[in-house]
Amino acid sequence: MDPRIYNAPTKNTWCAGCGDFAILRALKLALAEQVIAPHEVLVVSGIGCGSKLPDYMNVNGFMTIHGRPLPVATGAALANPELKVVVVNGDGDSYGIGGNHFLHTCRRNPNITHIVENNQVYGLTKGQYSPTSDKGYVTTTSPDGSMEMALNPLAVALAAGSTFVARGFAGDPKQMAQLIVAGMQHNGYALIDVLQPCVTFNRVNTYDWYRSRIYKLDEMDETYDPSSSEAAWEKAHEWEERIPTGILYNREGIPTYEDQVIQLRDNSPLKGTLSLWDDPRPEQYESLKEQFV
Ligand SMILES: Cc1ncc(C[n+]2csc(CCOP(=O)(O)OP(=O)(O)O)c2C)c(N)n1
Ligand SMILES: [Mg+2]
Repeated sequence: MDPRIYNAPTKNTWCAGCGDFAILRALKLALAEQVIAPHEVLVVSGIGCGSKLPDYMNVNGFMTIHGRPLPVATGAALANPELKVVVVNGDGDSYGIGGNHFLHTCRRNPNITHIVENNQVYGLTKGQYSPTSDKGYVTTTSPDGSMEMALNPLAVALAAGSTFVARGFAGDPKQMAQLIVAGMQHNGYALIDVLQPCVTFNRVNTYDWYRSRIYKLDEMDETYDPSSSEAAWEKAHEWEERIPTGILYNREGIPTYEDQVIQLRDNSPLKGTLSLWDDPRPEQYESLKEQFV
């Protein structure tokens, strides 16, 4: 499929050189490769520079409030299990204000692909430190350097029960597209944390900073086994000098949240008779309650 089918006419307001352009491109490439029509996909975001992404795509989009895209996406996946549900949001949105939802989505395992635009900073609000900012990182809200140790999202995801954990880099949209395809093919929650340089507010973690440190797991070690949680745990802790990209962990065969909701087994809400709007009688509510509650 031609990825241009996902192009939207909206004027893009990201800064020139922003890593979010590569994430947008990678997502379009990944959808095109899987021949997914625009109406078959829902992209859910929060608030932030990166969260503007659904506006720039010709797909179903839902910009939620700050930190809340995961629960909204879980609801959409439950309501229509046939929909391909992708969440795209920033590090602040995912791991800061949305940190609680992140933890519980990992252990719930809904069929959602979660792409985090991790620029290690709050971009939209002009560069305050975020949960993934390295210790000592200087911003207007951390003038003497951040005093907090950085959150390690990959290790947190593994510890919370995530069944797919990967890392991409905004300087490599082709590898990122492959990671998105793998995440979407995975049955369950897939986290893809993307190292995404913010060219305006993060002058430390630049394209060059990442390029001099990252390596591709599968190229470096052909024997790397992503089904091993021990191997993934070890790789998730590599940072500073060497940073692995690729699929750190992929465990299939764990039931998704949707698989376990008995009301959904042979009765998708989408296919049910929701004639409530045409015929709002009390019996209609009762029948819905019987089916789904
Ligand atoms: C409830 C709430 N709190 C705070 C804000 C202000 N706010 C908007 S975006 C943002 C952080 C954005 O950072 P991130 O999620 O990393 O996205 P980026 O802009 O870096 O892509 C904040 C704090 C808000 N919109 N809503
Ligand atoms: Mg950010």
